[in-house]
Parts: sequence; C-alpha cells; structure tokens
Amino acid sequence: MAALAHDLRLYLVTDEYPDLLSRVEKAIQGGITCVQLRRKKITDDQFIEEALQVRQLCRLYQIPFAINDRVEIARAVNADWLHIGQEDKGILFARTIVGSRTKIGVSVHSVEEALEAESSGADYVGVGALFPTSSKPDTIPLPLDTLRSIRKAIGIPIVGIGGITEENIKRVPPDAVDGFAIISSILSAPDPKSAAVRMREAVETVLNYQQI
Ligand code: TZP
Ligand code: MG
Repeated sequence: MAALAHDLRLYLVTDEYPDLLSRVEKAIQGGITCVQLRRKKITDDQFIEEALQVRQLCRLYQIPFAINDRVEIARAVNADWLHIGQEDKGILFARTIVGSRTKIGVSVHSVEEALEAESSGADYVGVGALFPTSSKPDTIPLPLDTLRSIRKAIGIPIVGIGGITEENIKRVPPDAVDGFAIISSILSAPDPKSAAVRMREAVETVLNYQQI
C-alpha cells in the first residue's frame, strides 16, 4: 500500500492533445509519478501503437504505466495498472483478463461504489470530479464531504481527480487522498515540464501537510 500510494501522488492522465508523446515525456521530466493512457477517440490499433510508445517512456523513466478502459490491451501490452469506470465491464471481469500482477483502479463517486470496488479487489480508487472540469464535461463535481466519507469507509489508496489546479488543490481536505490525477493543468500548459514541476510542489505541500 505504501509503495502504491507513493506512485499515485501525481498521476498524469492523457486526453486528445497534439504531440502527446512529447508532452508526456516533458511531464515525466517535471516529476509526475505515473501515467495513464486514456484516449477515447482512437481505434484499438491506434491505441496499441500509442500504448507501446508511452510504455517505453514509462519504463525508461521507471514510473508505472496505466491503461484506461481497454482491458484486453492492458494485458496485451503488460501494463502495470488498469483503470476502469463504473460504465466499463466490472472489476471481476477485468481481473480475470489481466491477472493478479496488474493493479486495478476504479472510478467511484459515492461511498457505496467505493465499498463495492474495495470488496471486489480494487487496488485503489479515483474519486471525482473534485472541481468543475472541461476535460470531462458530463461529470458533476462531488461535495468534498463525500470524499471525506469515502476516506473513512475504505482502506485502499484514493486519488482525487477533476479540475485540479495549483490554486484549488489546497482546498482538498487534509488526509482525504493519497494523490491527485490531472489532465489539463499539465497537458494544456505551454511547457508541461514546468507545469508538472509546479504541480508536484503543490501536491507535496498538501500531502506533507497531512502528515504533520
Ligand atoms: N474523471 C473525472 S474528472 C476527469 C476524469 C477523467 C477529467 C480530469 O481532467 P482535468 O483536466 O484534470 O480536470
Ligand atoms: Mg472508463
């Protein structure tokens, strides 16, 4: 748990951005602690090609590599982690495909979903959206109290996601999360490396504050 929680601290999630690979590499150089390949609009063949490239980068810089949604591809490319949502096939199916060595994360929005994910064998959960975000316009921000309640209800690590910026990250309740998952605050920055450096500092400030 401690090692996983450490790897979850600054979790880069991808989206449709030009020059994605180079942005991801700069973000890694700036201090993100893991990468999730999340591409909703490309075919499986295109996804596999990109997955192999991102995997190579992650191996080079020795950080975990996660795949969003596409369970069979996660297994085929030997991803370190698989991340699934409530709308995807369930965790039991996913576990059957990827086996026990791949860690599985599940997006949850309530205590009930968090308890269900934990009892089904999830290794961590993503909770959000914490703040409004244009990266996933259909998502509704959760009350921060829900995040607190999820923290009390489960023992596996929690990653906060959704609209997180250097400014609003300070509003996340102390002790409620182990890490922060971010798309746009890093990938849409003119310089993803310096954005990641600043975001890593902000993340460490929040997470270290929790331990005092
Ligand atoms: N799930 C909940 S919010 C979100 C996802 C994938 C989008 C996060 O992106 P951003 O740009 O960091 O708000
Ligand atoms: Mg999904």
